[in-house]
Amino acid sequence: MTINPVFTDASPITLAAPGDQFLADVLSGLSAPQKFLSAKYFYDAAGSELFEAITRQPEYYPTRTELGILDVHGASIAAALPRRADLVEFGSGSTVKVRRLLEHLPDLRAYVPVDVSESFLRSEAEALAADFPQLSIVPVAADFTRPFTLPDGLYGEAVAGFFPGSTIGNFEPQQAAQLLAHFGRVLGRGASLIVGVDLVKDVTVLEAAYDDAAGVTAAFNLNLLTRINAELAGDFDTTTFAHRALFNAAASRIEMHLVSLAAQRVTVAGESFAFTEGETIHTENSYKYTVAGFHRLAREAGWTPNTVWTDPQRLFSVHALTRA
Ligand code: AVJ
Repeated sequence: MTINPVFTDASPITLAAPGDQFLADVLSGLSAPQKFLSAKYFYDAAGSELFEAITRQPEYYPTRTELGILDVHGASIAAALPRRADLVEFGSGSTVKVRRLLEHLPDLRAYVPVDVSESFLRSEAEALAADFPQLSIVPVAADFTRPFTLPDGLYGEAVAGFFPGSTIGNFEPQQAAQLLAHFGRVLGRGASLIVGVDLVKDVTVLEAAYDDAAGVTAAFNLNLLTRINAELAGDFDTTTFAHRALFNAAASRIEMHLVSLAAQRVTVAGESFAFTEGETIHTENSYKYTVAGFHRLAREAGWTPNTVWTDPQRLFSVHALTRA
Protein backbone atom coordinates (compact mmCIF):
# COMPACT_ATOMS: atom_id res chain seq x y z
CA MET A 1 0.00 0.00 0.00
CA THR A 2 1.29 3.47 -0.77
CA ILE A 3 0.99 6.54 1.32
CA ASN A 4 0.45 10.14 0.31
CA PRO A 5 3.66 12.06 -0.24
CA VAL A 6 4.58 14.81 2.19
CA PHE A 7 1.73 17.31 2.29
CA THR A 8 3.41 20.50 1.14
CA ASP A 9 0.23 22.55 1.55
CA ALA A 10 -0.59 20.78 4.82
CA SER A 11 -4.31 20.80 4.01
CA PRO A 12 -6.10 18.99 6.78
CA ILE A 13 -8.61 16.29 5.94
CA THR A 14 -11.85 17.34 7.62
CA LEU A 15 -13.75 14.41 9.09
CA ALA A 16 -16.36 16.14 11.22
CA ALA A 17 -18.11 19.49 11.01
CA PRO A 18 -17.70 21.54 14.20
CA GLY A 19 -21.49 21.91 14.64
CA ASP A 20 -23.18 24.17 17.15
CA GLN A 21 -22.77 21.92 20.15
CA PHE A 22 -21.30 24.82 22.14
CA LEU A 23 -24.65 26.61 22.61
CA ALA A 24 -26.51 23.42 23.55
CA ASP A 25 -23.80 22.43 26.04
CA VAL A 26 -23.67 25.88 27.67
CA LEU A 27 -27.45 26.10 28.07
CA SER A 28 -27.71 22.63 29.60
CA GLY A 29 -24.64 23.14 31.82
CA LEU A 30 -25.97 26.41 33.24
CA SER A 31 -29.37 24.78 33.86
CA ALA A 32 -27.96 21.99 36.06
CA PRO A 33 -28.22 22.17 39.89
CA GLN A 34 -24.40 22.32 40.02
CA LYS A 35 -23.73 24.58 37.06
CA PHE A 36 -20.93 23.30 34.84
CA LEU A 37 -19.21 23.98 31.53
CA SER A 38 -17.06 21.55 29.56
CA ALA A 39 -13.30 22.15 29.76
CA LYS A 40 -13.01 21.47 26.05
CA TYR A 41 -14.46 24.94 25.39
CA PHE A 42 -11.50 26.71 27.03
CA TYR A 43 -9.53 26.52 23.81
CA ASP A 44 -10.63 29.35 21.53
CA ALA A 45 -7.76 31.47 20.16
CA ALA A 46 -7.40 33.52 23.36
CA GLY A 47 -7.81 30.42 25.55
CA SER A 48 -5.17 28.50 23.61
CA GLU A 49 -2.75 31.38 24.08
CA LEU A 50 -3.56 31.59 27.77
CA PHE A 51 -2.96 27.84 28.08
CA GLU A 52 0.46 28.25 26.42
CA ALA A 53 1.16 31.01 28.98
CA ILE A 54 0.08 28.68 31.82
CA THR A 55 2.67 26.13 30.67
CA ARG A 56 5.37 28.78 31.22
CA GLN A 57 4.33 29.55 34.82
CA PRO A 58 6.76 28.34 37.49
CA GLU A 59 3.93 26.63 39.43
CA TYR A 60 2.64 24.69 36.42
CA TYR A 61 4.98 21.68 36.46
CA PRO A 62 3.20 19.22 34.07
CA THR A 63 4.34 20.54 30.68
CA ARG A 64 7.99 21.08 31.47
CA THR A 65 8.16 17.82 33.45
CA GLU A 66 6.66 15.79 30.60
CA LEU A 67 9.01 17.50 28.12
CA GLY A 68 11.90 16.62 30.42
CA ILE A 69 10.82 12.96 30.44
CA LEU A 70 10.57 12.99 26.63
CA ASP A 71 14.03 14.60 26.40
CA VAL A 72 15.71 12.13 28.73
CA HIS A 73 13.84 8.99 27.63
CA GLY A 74 12.83 9.87 24.05
CA ALA A 75 14.98 7.12 22.56
CA SER A 76 13.56 4.38 24.80
CA ILE A 77 9.99 5.64 24.38
CA ALA A 78 10.46 5.61 20.59
CA ALA A 79 11.96 2.11 20.88
CA ALA A 80 8.67 0.97 22.45
CA LEU A 81 6.98 1.69 19.09
CA PRO A 82 7.13 -0.55 16.01
CA ARG A 83 9.71 0.61 13.46
CA ARG A 84 7.60 1.45 10.38
CA ALA A 85 4.58 2.68 12.25
CA ASP A 86 1.99 5.30 11.40
CA LEU A 87 1.87 7.59 14.44
CA VAL A 88 -1.48 9.21 15.29
CA GLU A 89 -1.47 12.08 17.79
CA PHE A 90 -4.86 12.70 19.44
CA GLY A 91 -5.56 16.41 20.03
CA SER A 92 -2.16 17.27 18.64
CA GLY A 93 -2.14 21.03 19.24
CA SER A 94 1.47 22.14 19.26
CA THR A 95 4.01 19.64 17.87
CA VAL A 96 6.61 20.48 20.51
CA LYS A 97 6.22 17.12 22.29
CA VAL A 98 6.00 14.78 19.32
CA ARG A 99 9.24 16.26 17.96
CA ARG A 100 11.02 14.56 20.89
CA LEU A 101 9.79 11.21 19.54
CA LEU A 102 10.15 11.94 15.82
CA GLU A 103 13.86 12.58 16.31
CA HIS A 104 14.18 8.93 17.29
CA LEU A 105 11.79 7.51 14.67
CA PRO A 106 13.61 7.85 11.33
CA ASP A 107 11.60 5.01 9.76
CA LEU A 108 8.17 6.32 10.66
CA ARG A 109 5.73 5.82 7.76
CA ALA A 110 3.44 8.76 8.54
CA TYR A 111 2.60 11.23 11.29
CA VAL A 112 -1.13 11.88 11.62
CA PRO A 113 -1.98 14.86 13.86
CA VAL A 114 -5.69 14.91 14.78
CA ASP A 115 -7.10 18.18 16.07
CA VAL A 116 -10.33 20.20 15.86
CA SER A 117 -8.51 23.42 15.01
CA GLU A 118 -7.84 23.32 11.26
CA SER A 119 -5.76 26.48 11.17
CA PHE A 120 -3.54 25.31 14.01
CA LEU A 121 -3.18 21.89 12.35
CA ARG A 122 -2.10 23.52 9.12
CA SER A 123 0.48 25.86 10.62
CA GLU A 124 1.93 23.17 12.88
CA ALA A 125 2.09 20.64 10.03
CA GLU A 126 3.89 23.17 7.84
CA ALA A 127 6.45 23.94 10.53
CA LEU A 128 7.00 20.24 11.14
CA ALA A 129 7.37 19.48 7.43
CA ALA A 130 10.13 22.10 7.22
CA ASP A 131 12.07 20.40 10.03
CA PHE A 132 11.34 16.77 9.04
CA PRO A 133 11.40 16.89 5.22
CA GLN A 134 11.37 13.07 4.87
CA LEU A 135 8.25 12.63 6.98
CA SER A 136 4.78 12.07 5.51
CA ILE A 137 2.38 14.29 7.46
CA VAL A 138 -1.34 13.62 7.13
CA PRO A 139 -3.26 16.13 9.26
CA VAL A 140 -6.83 15.19 10.16
CA ALA A 141 -9.33 17.79 11.40
CA ALA A 142 -11.59 15.90 13.78
CA ASP A 143 -12.78 15.78 17.38
CA PHE A 144 -10.63 12.91 18.64
CA THR A 145 -13.26 11.92 21.22
CA ARG A 146 -15.72 10.98 18.47
CA PRO A 147 -15.54 7.87 16.30
CA PHE A 148 -13.46 8.38 13.17
CA THR A 149 -11.53 6.30 10.67
CA LEU A 150 -7.99 7.06 9.63
CA PRO A 151 -7.53 8.26 6.04
CA ASP A 152 -7.01 5.72 3.26
CA GLY A 153 -3.50 4.43 2.99
CA LEU A 154 -2.90 4.44 6.71
CA TYR A 155 -3.30 1.24 8.70
CA GLY A 156 0.02 -0.07 7.47
CA GLU A 157 2.07 -2.68 9.26
CA ALA A 158 1.70 -1.01 12.61
CA VAL A 159 -0.26 1.88 14.03
CA ALA A 160 0.70 3.77 17.16
CA GLY A 161 -1.00 6.52 19.13
CA PHE A 162 0.38 9.45 21.10
CA PHE A 163 -1.73 11.24 23.72
CA PRO A 164 0.52 13.49 25.81
CA GLY A 165 -0.23 16.36 28.19
CA SER A 166 -2.40 14.44 30.66
CA THR A 167 -5.44 15.43 28.63
CA ILE A 168 -6.76 12.03 29.78
CA GLY A 169 -7.12 13.70 33.20
CA ASN A 170 -9.93 15.93 31.91
CA PHE A 171 -12.23 12.90 31.61
CA GLU A 172 -14.12 11.12 34.38
CA PRO A 173 -12.33 7.79 35.01
CA GLN A 174 -15.21 5.90 33.36
CA GLN A 175 -15.08 8.18 30.31
CA ALA A 176 -11.28 8.00 30.31
CA ALA A 177 -11.48 4.21 30.05
CA GLN A 178 -13.99 4.57 27.22
CA LEU A 179 -11.69 7.03 25.47
CA LEU A 180 -8.72 4.64 25.72
CA ALA A 181 -10.93 1.84 24.34
CA HIS A 182 -12.02 4.18 21.53
CA PHE A 183 -8.33 4.90 20.71
CA GLY A 184 -7.86 1.14 20.55
CA ARG A 185 -10.66 0.85 17.96
CA VAL A 186 -9.31 3.77 15.90
CA LEU A 187 -5.74 2.42 15.93
CA GLY A 188 -6.71 -1.20 15.33
CA ARG A 189 -5.29 -4.57 16.32
CA GLY A 190 -1.79 -4.77 17.69
CA ALA A 191 -1.57 -1.00 18.24
CA SER A 192 0.72 0.76 20.70
CA LEU A 193 -0.14 3.89 22.64
CA ILE A 194 2.07 6.41 24.46
CA VAL A 195 0.08 8.38 27.07
CA GLY A 196 1.18 11.20 29.38
CA VAL A 197 -0.47 11.04 32.82
CA ASP A 198 -0.13 13.49 35.70
CA LEU A 199 0.52 11.84 39.08
CA VAL A 200 -1.01 12.32 42.54
CA LYS A 201 1.21 14.46 44.75
CA ASP A 202 1.28 16.98 47.59
CA VAL A 203 -1.90 19.10 47.66
CA THR A 204 -0.05 22.41 47.90
CA VAL A 205 1.96 21.62 44.76
CA LEU A 206 -1.22 20.58 42.92
CA GLU A 207 -3.28 23.57 43.96
CA ALA A 208 -0.52 26.08 43.16
CA ALA A 209 -0.24 24.60 39.65
CA TYR A 210 -3.87 25.54 39.04
CA ASP A 211 -3.77 28.93 40.78
CA ASP A 212 -0.51 30.56 39.71
CA ALA A 213 0.56 33.79 41.40
CA ALA A 214 0.56 35.72 38.10
CA GLY A 215 -3.15 34.97 37.64
CA VAL A 216 -2.78 33.31 34.24
CA THR A 217 -4.92 30.29 35.15
CA ALA A 218 -7.54 32.65 36.57
CA ALA A 219 -7.60 34.54 33.26
CA PHE A 220 -7.82 31.21 31.38
CA ASN A 221 -10.82 30.14 33.46
CA LEU A 222 -12.59 33.52 33.14
CA ASN A 223 -11.97 33.57 29.38
CA LEU A 224 -14.66 30.91 29.08
CA LEU A 225 -17.22 33.55 30.12
CA THR A 226 -15.72 36.06 27.65
CA ARG A 227 -16.03 33.43 24.94
CA ILE A 228 -19.69 32.79 25.81
CA ASN A 229 -20.33 36.54 25.71
CA ALA A 230 -18.73 36.82 22.27
CA GLU A 231 -20.05 33.68 20.60
CA LEU A 232 -23.38 33.04 22.30
CA ALA A 233 -24.64 36.56 23.00
CA GLY A 234 -23.91 36.28 26.72
CA ASP A 235 -23.78 39.14 29.20
CA PHE A 236 -21.48 37.75 31.91
CA ASP A 237 -19.76 40.51 33.88
CA THR A 238 -16.39 38.83 34.32
CA THR A 239 -15.49 41.16 37.20
CA THR A 240 -18.22 39.51 39.31
CA PHE A 241 -16.76 36.01 39.04
CA ALA A 242 -13.58 34.68 40.65
CA HIS A 243 -11.32 31.74 39.83
CA ARG A 244 -11.11 28.89 42.36
CA ALA A 245 -8.96 25.75 42.18
CA LEU A 246 -9.07 22.98 44.78
CA PHE A 247 -7.88 19.39 45.08
CA ASN A 248 -10.75 16.99 45.75
CA ALA A 249 -8.79 14.18 47.42
CA ALA A 250 -11.71 11.73 47.54
CA ALA A 251 -12.08 11.95 43.75
CA SER A 252 -8.32 12.47 43.16
CA ARG A 253 -8.90 15.49 40.99
CA ILE A 254 -8.22 19.20 40.77
CA GLU A 255 -11.49 21.06 40.30
CA MET A 256 -11.69 24.50 38.79
CA HIS A 257 -14.72 26.66 39.44
CA LEU A 258 -15.89 30.18 38.71
CA VAL A 259 -17.45 31.64 41.85
CA SER A 260 -20.20 34.24 41.57
CA LEU A 261 -19.24 37.13 43.85
CA ALA A 262 -22.82 38.40 44.04
CA ALA A 263 -26.41 37.31 43.58
CA GLN A 264 -27.04 38.06 39.93
CA ARG A 265 -28.77 37.05 36.71
CA VAL A 266 -26.93 36.33 33.49
CA THR A 267 -28.40 35.96 30.01
CA VAL A 268 -27.05 33.64 27.33
CA ALA A 269 -28.71 33.46 23.90
CA GLY A 270 -31.88 34.97 25.38
CA GLU A 271 -32.06 32.55 28.33
CA SER A 272 -31.70 33.85 31.85
CA PHE A 273 -29.76 32.09 34.63
CA ALA A 274 -29.81 33.02 38.32
CA PHE A 275 -26.73 32.87 40.55
CA THR A 276 -26.69 33.14 44.33
CA GLU A 277 -23.67 34.77 45.96
CA GLY A 278 -20.95 32.11 46.25
CA GLU A 279 -22.59 29.76 43.73
CA THR A 280 -20.08 28.21 41.35
CA ILE A 281 -19.81 27.03 37.77
CA HIS A 282 -17.66 23.88 37.72
CA THR A 283 -15.43 24.37 34.68
CA GLU A 284 -12.79 21.63 34.82
CA ASN A 285 -11.68 18.39 36.42
CA SER A 286 -8.08 17.35 36.12
CA TYR A 287 -7.73 13.81 37.49
CA LYS A 288 -4.45 12.72 39.03
CA TYR A 289 -3.46 9.06 38.97
CA THR A 290 -1.02 6.75 40.68
CA VAL A 291 0.96 4.53 38.30
CA ALA A 292 -0.99 1.50 39.57
CA GLY A 293 -4.29 3.34 39.23
CA PHE A 294 -3.59 4.28 35.64
CA HIS A 295 -2.53 0.70 34.86
CA ARG A 296 -5.90 -0.52 36.17
CA LEU A 297 -7.69 2.01 33.95
CA ALA A 298 -5.66 0.95 30.89
CA ARG A 299 -6.38 -2.76 31.49
CA GLU A 300 -10.07 -2.03 31.89
CA ALA A 301 -9.93 -0.41 28.42
CA GLY A 302 -8.29 -3.43 26.80
CA TRP A 303 -4.67 -2.23 26.86
CA THR A 304 -1.66 -3.95 28.40
CA PRO A 305 0.62 -1.59 30.34
CA ASN A 306 4.30 -1.90 29.47
CA THR A 307 7.04 0.51 30.44
CA VAL A 308 6.38 3.67 32.44
CA TRP A 309 8.83 6.57 32.51
CA THR A 310 8.78 9.24 35.22
CA ASP A 311 10.89 12.21 36.34
CA PRO A 312 13.10 11.85 39.45
CA GLN A 313 10.48 13.60 41.63
CA ARG A 314 7.72 11.37 40.22
CA LEU A 315 5.54 14.36 39.34
CA PHE A 316 4.47 13.03 35.93
CA SER A 317 4.42 9.74 34.02
CA VAL A 318 4.61 8.60 30.41
CA HIS A 319 3.17 5.14 29.70
CA ALA A 320 3.63 2.68 26.87
CA LEU A 321 0.55 0.49 26.33
CA THR A 322 -0.05 -2.24 23.79
CA ARG A 323 -3.25 -3.80 22.52
CA ALA A 324 -3.73 -7.47 21.84
C1 AVJ B 1 -4.46 20.41 29.24
C2 AVJ B 1 -6.00 19.23 30.58
C3 AVJ B 1 -3.69 18.81 30.82
O1 AVJ B 1 -5.48 19.73 33.42
O2 AVJ B 1 -3.46 20.47 33.64
C4 AVJ B 1 -4.16 23.69 32.94
C5 AVJ B 1 -5.50 22.04 31.49
N1 AVJ B 1 -6.28 23.69 33.18
N2 AVJ B 1 -4.48 24.60 33.88
C6 AVJ B 1 -4.50 20.34 32.99
C7 AVJ B 1 -5.30 23.11 32.51
C8 AVJ B 1 -5.75 24.61 34.01
C9 AVJ B 1 -4.53 20.93 31.59
N3 AVJ B 1 -4.70 19.87 30.56
